[in-house]
Amino acid sequence: TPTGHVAALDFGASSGRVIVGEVGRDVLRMRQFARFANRPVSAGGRLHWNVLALWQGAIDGLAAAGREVPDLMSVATDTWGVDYGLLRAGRLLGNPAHYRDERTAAALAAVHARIAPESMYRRAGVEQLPINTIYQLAADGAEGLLDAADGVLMMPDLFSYWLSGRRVAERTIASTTGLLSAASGQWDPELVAAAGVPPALLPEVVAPGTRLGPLLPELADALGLAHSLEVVAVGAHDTASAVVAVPMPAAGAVYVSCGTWGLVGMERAAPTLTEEARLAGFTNESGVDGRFLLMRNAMGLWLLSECVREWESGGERIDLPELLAAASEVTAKQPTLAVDDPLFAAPGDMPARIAAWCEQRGVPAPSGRPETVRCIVESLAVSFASAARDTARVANAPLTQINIVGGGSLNELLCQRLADHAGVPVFAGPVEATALGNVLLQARTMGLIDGSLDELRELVRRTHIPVRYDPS
Ligand code: ADP
Ligand code: LRH
Repeated sequence: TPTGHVAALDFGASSGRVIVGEVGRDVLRMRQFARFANRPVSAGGRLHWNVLALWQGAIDGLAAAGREVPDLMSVATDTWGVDYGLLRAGRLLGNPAHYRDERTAAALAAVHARIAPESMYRRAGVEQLPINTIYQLAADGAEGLLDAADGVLMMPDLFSYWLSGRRVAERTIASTTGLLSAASGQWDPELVAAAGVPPALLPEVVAPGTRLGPLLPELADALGLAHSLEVVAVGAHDTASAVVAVPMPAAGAVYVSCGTWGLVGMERAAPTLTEEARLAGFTNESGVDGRFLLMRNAMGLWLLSECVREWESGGERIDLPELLAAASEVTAKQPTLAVDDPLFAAPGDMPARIAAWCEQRGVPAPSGRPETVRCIVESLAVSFASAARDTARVANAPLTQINIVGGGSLNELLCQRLADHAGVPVFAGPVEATALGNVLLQARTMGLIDGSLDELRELVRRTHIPVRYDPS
């Protein structure tokens, strides 16, 4: 069968990668051209993304891909949620802030004084986390930053703009802002007003699967590309793209998209905007093909990666698979952390924070590194299992299996303990679900393949067979 090639620029909170997918009716193959760390930078008392380093890593990877894959057709970007850049006259005004910067505390109260949380939820269906764009923009407004701007672009839309020159708001990433109406899929004027955002700052919303136009000619030249590529908007929110490539049955399953975060939920035909869903900590973000992702934004491997970062701060290198193997051998019972405690949200000395959390509750803290890792993995498994049960309850659907994708699907201890705690089989993989979802939607948009989400997932299941873990 004929195949074609498309390039995914996939930026997670811990790393970015450039992956070329070869796609045909029975073919789905991936090749990585670049992988670079995504290291936030603190300056002037604010935590930022290093947006230019990310861009450089992506276009270097794209140039390498273009050299080796001469028939590359298109490129699309996905990133983590909620963050954005402010623009004026087409220029980025400042370095985008990181959602873990703690500047939004006062903004939460200010927004809620203008519109009640219950009412916000009925409109947007989004869980009210302090990281949400609506609060970040309100905080920027309070500092006068919005007065200087004539546009806001979410991170993947910013990269698409730099690729194509087109300024749009792709719908799945726009849904992470808390400013989008769940009913209409358009900016909600009342929410926009409550955030204090001039409506003219917000670009037109486009659906995932929109062709944005050719790569800017000067960029194509600079990258040494022999021919131009089409720039496509896919599910620009990494979670939306990951869900596209979850090899779950057509009847549905609970997915866990597990990287820095653990997104635990189910794909639904309509949003669930009830008080029950709100109080149970569920969000309804937009998915691809008009679906809604009813899910909990839970703590993920951030706890582990921050511990590793701390242990490596003296120059030592940690081998993660080795450390996880040692954690599997730990027999002493470890404390179960409330992983979503705000104490764990900000960067910095995570082992000390875990010890402090235990001390506050009068439970013995993990004694060494393998014990700490065991404690984290067990706590995440407990949290994901309970989120899976809650999802099934709120969705009024049975919990029959869990599909885990992302970096966490490589963590055998986590997968096994999740199966044990949830009491249902866990199917692990693919690890690069986000890039696969990006590639699949691009391939469909460019006419390389066609089919519903179920058919795309069937292709993933055949080409990337998941590993099964049964409850023991
Ligand atoms: P994000 O998209 O948020 O950047 P990823 O999906 O790339 O996150 O997942 C990164 C995480 O995957 C790491 O923090 C690590 O815990 C886990 N991981 C990566 N490789 C392995 C491995 N070989 N074994 C176990 N876990 C791994
Ligand atoms: C995961 C994720 C998640 C949230 C968070 C900010 O990478 O996209 O769905 O939006 O980042």
